[in-house]
Amino acid sequence: MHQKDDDVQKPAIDPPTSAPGIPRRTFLKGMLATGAMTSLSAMGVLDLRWAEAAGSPGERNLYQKIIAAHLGSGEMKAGSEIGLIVDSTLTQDGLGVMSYLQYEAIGIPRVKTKLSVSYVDHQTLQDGFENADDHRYLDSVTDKYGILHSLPGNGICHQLHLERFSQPGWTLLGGDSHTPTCGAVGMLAMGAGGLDVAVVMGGGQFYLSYPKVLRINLNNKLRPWVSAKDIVLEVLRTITTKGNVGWAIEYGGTGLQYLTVPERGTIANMGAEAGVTTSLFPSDEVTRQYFKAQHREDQWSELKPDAGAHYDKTIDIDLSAIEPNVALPHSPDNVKKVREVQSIKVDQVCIGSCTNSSYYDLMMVAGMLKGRKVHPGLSVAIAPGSRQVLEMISANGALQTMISAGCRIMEAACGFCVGAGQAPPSGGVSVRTSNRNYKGRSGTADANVYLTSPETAVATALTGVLTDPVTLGMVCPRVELPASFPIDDSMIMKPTGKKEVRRGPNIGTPPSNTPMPAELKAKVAIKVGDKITTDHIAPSGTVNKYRSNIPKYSTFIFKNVDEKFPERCAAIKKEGLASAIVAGVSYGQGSSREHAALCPMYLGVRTVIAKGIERIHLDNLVNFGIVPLTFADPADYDKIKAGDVLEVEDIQGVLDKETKEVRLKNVTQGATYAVKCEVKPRQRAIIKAGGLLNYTRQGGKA
Ligand code: MIC
Ligand code: SF4
Repeated sequence: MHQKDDDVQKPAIDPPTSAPGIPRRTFLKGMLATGAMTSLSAMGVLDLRWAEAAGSPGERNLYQKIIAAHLGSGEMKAGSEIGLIVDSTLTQDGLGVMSYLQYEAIGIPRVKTKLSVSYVDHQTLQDGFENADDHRYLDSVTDKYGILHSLPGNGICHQLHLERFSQPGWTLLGGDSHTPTCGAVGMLAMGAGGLDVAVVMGGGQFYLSYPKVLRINLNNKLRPWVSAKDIVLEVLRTITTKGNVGWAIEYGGTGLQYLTVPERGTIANMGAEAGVTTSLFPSDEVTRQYFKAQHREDQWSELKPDAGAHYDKTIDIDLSAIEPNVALPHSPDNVKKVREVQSIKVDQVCIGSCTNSSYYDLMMVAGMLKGRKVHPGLSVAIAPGSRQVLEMISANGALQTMISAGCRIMEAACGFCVGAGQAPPSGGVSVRTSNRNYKGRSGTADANVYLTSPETAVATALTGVLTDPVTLGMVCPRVELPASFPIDDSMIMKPTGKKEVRRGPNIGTPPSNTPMPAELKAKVAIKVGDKITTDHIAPSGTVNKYRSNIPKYSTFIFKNVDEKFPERCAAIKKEGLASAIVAGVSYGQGSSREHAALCPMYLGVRTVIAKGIERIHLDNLVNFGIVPLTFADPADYDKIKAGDVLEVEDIQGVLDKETKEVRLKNVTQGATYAVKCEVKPRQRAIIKAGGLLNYTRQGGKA
């Protein structure tokens, strides 16, 4: 772990392997034996007294406080690259296998974070040996390297991490874009590609641009039938899914006192759709109550911004004016009021995902369904977020209410949200409480997915058409969080260091790139439009089981956009050229799946030229040695055609000299365009080395 090298007072952050005086093994054991992480509080990892030293007194926002306490390198100035000391990590099976394979390739005997947790939640269907082999690999590799491992059926990573491991003031890096969910309790939680997580587990810092901070004041109180999902859809309507790279959201306002931690989780979760670095709530009395109910009150600490905190921009939202919202196909920011679009006939309703699967959400669902039946012919699926939630609703009768109403009960996992089951019928309409409605993500290419709150989803389930719950004429159920949640961590495996790492035949070795050649000459293998998501590039659904097998998974790249893409890349390779991708705005939105960079790299892609590239995806491109370029004049996008040969002359010089403006030659058309290579000096060295794995192996040198 690198330490801060300037002369500012050092944060009181312990060596990351254990609590002071407690060997790591004992610490982890104690943590699980008590059913709560009681020993974590003894660690005193966050010393806010030190953080008080950063920024002007009385003017610090939450980001300034937490980042100051974790600053490994760099300057706390918007846009400049900082290295963050990361307290904890999480992975899920979809990206975790590759992440741990990369960790093994780095070769560090034991993770250096204070806490690392692996979850199995994305591919739990086990249709074929591949998923089960991945799960067995994860169980064994985490045992060896000192990582906690949550078994399939225990729940969705973000819901579980919020319940059991979230910690105000800590930093968390997760191999999943919805990691910011833990921002609900004042944790600086960010999503990244699996390779970044691997490097952090090995003791490296996490590098990011110091964000500009958008303060969103949630004022007043929501009306009945309106809930957290409607708030975050309102936020998405306002700030959209484009142009938010480099920003982070901090929530405040008079309405926070009425929002429970799970509701805050819903809001923090969907900041990912806006493309912001993360979202943060203060840790207040509401948070304390939640920690108390999770039997972790000793891990709670208050965290609030200073009264005169400075923000780069402020937006006020009047909660009392919000109505039930819906995101129409095929983007989470395509938001309308439900009453403006109602009466669409619906084939399926799916309730769950890391956005809306908490005890609070499902008790609302049960309250609305009590004594009623879902509309005939409609398929209604409910997936609880965690085993804790499932146990509670089964103990209090809510589950029975759902079953009697005609709902289908799914495992506590991602399931339908990641296209693992519940694909709608051809051309069908699905109303879902999840966070993404990108075309094809549901598993049915021509389905239309609408995103709503649980309240709107149940109103729809009862009527068979998209329905504003306000119009039901029902009394809105009142849901209180329990004073105590039942705690049972028996499905979280403690590392013993004794298991042998087991790999199945579907698990390959992570491919790495070759160093950047002297000349970058690449043929345009595909030209795509605006807002291409990582789901478009590396599709989910049934093919997810090949995530550990890069040669196989690479055959599905751009499957739903242009299925000839892999073939074309192979032909370009035969010509002795690299491949290029040309794209519009917000290229690489959505998931943090590094496969959207790793597989194109495997196919021979060496550069992406776009009008704009999203943060996590840009980092992933760099991590796999692909040069991200953006058009200086977006009009040049129109001039390039698929099949054109492009050339960046003296790419080595460009990377060495930190030239921002680069000349891109269109060899086919005899034209030249100005493009920008907006990456940080460290990232240039990574690209030269042919990716982060090579760079790390070479001790941080190009
Ligand atoms: C998603 O919601 O898109 C996923 C599936 O959770 C991804 C991770 C993955 O692709 O494995 C994410 O959000 O990062
Ligand atoms: Fe799982 Fe869906 Fe959440 Fe991604 S968005 S972590 S797939 S529940």
